[in-house]
Order: sequence, then C-alpha cells, then structure tokens
Amino acid sequence: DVDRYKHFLEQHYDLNPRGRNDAYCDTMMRRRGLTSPCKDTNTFIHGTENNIKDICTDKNGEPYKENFRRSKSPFQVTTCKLRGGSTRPPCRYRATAGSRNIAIACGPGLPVHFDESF
Ligand code: T3P
Repeated sequence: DVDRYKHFLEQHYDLNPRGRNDAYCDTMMRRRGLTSPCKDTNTFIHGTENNIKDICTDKNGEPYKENFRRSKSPFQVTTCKLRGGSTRPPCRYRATAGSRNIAIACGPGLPVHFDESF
C-alpha cells in the first residue's frame, strides 16, 4: 500500500546524491530520520521511482527467495553502515558506493521493503 511505499522511499530513495561518501551517509541518515537510535545498515538507491517500481513487475524484476523480488538490472546504490558499537546518536557511518542488483519486497505492485544488494 501507498503508506508503506512512501516509507520505503523515505528510507531508500535518493535520485541525485551528492558525494556518496561517509559524510553523505551521516547527513542522509539523519535527514531521513534513521538516527534515533542509529539504524545499523541502510541503502540509498540512486534510480528513478519508475525503474525501482518496475522491480515489482516482469519489466525489471523476478521472484527471489520467499517473498522478495530481485532487479534484473543493476542500480547505483550507496549503503551506509554504522561505525562503532553504539546506536546512540550522534551516528557516524561508513559509505560503500557501487552498482548492484537489489532485492526488495513488493506490496500490491509497489516496493515496501529493502532486503539486500548483491
Ligand atoms: P527496512 O526494513 O527499514 O527497509 O534488514 C534490516 C534493515 O536493514 C531493513 O530496513 C533493510 C536494511 N538494509 C539495507 O538498507 N541495506 C542492506 O544492504 C541490508 C543488508 C539491510
């Protein structure tokens, strides 16, 4: 449903990133409300909404594991991984940028959950 899709976008969608380095992660994780407590791992997808939505159809996706779908084409992604053991803010992240296929869960036709990239 649409609310879960909006939540997915808020957490995982960033079409035109600046930097894609550790500072990018620190800023984005805070801006997207993922820092109270510090979320351990979060991936930002630098693709269009339409290309991401197409993972939920045969156009750019195929079944994967139980409830997931994986993209047929790779996306530019940046994964932010919390540094250090504490989830108490301020949250400092390590960025890993690359081009990867991604696995997501779809509600009725819409992405609702990010699973992994590979
Ligand atoms: P959410 O369900 O809020 O999208 O797997 C647990 C959470 O970690 C899940 O959050 C997805 C997120 N995650 C990433 O964003 N990127 C990754 O590469 C992995 C492994 C997990």
